[in-house]
Amino acid sequence: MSDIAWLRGRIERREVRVAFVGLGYVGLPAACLFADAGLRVLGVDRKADRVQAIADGRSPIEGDEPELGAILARVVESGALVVTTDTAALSTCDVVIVCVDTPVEGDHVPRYEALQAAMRAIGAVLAEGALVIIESTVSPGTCAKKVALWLEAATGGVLGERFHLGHCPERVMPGRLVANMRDMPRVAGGSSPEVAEVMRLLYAFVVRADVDATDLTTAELVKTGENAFRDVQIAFANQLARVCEDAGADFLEVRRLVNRSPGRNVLLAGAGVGGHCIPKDPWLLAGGTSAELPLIAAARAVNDAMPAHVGELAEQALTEVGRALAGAVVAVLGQAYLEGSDDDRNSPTDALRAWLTERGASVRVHDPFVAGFDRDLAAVAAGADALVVMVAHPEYRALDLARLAATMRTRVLVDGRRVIDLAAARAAGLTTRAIGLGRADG
Ligand code: SAJ
Repeated sequence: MSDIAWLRGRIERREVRVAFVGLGYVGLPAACLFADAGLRVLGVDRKADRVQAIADGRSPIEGDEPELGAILARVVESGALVVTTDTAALSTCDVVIVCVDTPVEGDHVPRYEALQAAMRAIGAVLAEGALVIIESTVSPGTCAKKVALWLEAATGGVLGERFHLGHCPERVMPGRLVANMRDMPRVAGGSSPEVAEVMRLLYAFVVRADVDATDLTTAELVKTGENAFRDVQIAFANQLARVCEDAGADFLEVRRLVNRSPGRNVLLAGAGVGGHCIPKDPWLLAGGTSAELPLIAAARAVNDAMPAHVGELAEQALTEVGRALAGAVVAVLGQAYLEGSDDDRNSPTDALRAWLTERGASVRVHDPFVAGFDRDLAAVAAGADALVVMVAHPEYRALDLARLAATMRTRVLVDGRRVIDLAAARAAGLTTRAIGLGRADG
């Protein structure tokens, strides 16, 4: 077992040379923050245009990311962060942190091609005794049973002697990339307890919250487990909401009273679950076992069915006002997956749009945060038959309902996030439906 004490010394003396492979929404902010903490950082990405933008002092990450642009310009200007497409430069680094995509496709099987390619490139040039840390989210067992073997094959050496391995799963959130990296607690999984401790020392340069030491597999289980747990929690809220609708009750009131009980925390029912983490990580968790995990699959199915349920509510209300869904014009408010965000990866609105279009409706989508959808809201609503709120953006909490209703052909409103004053909507002449809200008349 090669001693990793040498790395501890270099970290303590701030001489450690850190590399980040993959300069996306995980790797780039991390590289900038480590460089801004005074370390010499090498950034490697295969996309030449991304590398050039960073070398020019510009962030290639879209959307509003507080502090990131200024930090990036500062560390590039000072030379603390150097970026390249050439993986050969990794040979000069003591620590190589890997932040590449680990997508899950339609078959729910994790795809590790990018990760394996990175291991091949890194292993070919990795310095003797260096530490490789995976920040990408992977299924439990991947680091110990796959990544370690890929690196042994590429280096010709053995884990613990030729190189060391860590897993420090990212906890980023678009719109809060820098803040989360500083203030969210992290888990440092090491191929040995000594490696985990060295990781804690390293991440202390950037992370102001706790960094908990553990082993590789536990770290993988923490990340995938925490997001699978959230998915199941949201699915429960969505199921309870369906019961409330049929029972003639209001989910929000039921939730409020349940959550008054100590230790209860029913989350919010809504129009669906999108984003880069929650839809994917439950399948990564499931990838860690050959056992069937019906709860994980069921939660995913429940949450993925919510956009269609919103569509059904719209169809019910349109029918009530004598308008068939086929030929109706539906104005959907919100393209992003989350309020206040411009990120529309796995957006529930995409699923709703498909559901409506398949049934002959014409769909318009508005979103003040997402490029291409930030049109004039009044123009999007004018002549429409139904408004459907899919995202709890601040703008949608303060709609001038009377003004919008006056320009609509038929007047239906469906609230998929429970952010609309439905009494005001009805007073404006709108026929309403809402997730989790039963109807007095059943
Ligand atoms: N959603 C609901 N009901 C809820 C909460 C969320 O329908 O009660 C929906 C949202 O509308 C969105 C999706 O789920 O479409 C995901 O929302 P999210 O709040 O979980 O936001 P994410 O996807 O950015 O989740 C991230 C995760 N953080 C990391 O992976 C580091 C997640 O673990 C965090 O719990 C979450 O942020 C957070 O709490 O902010």
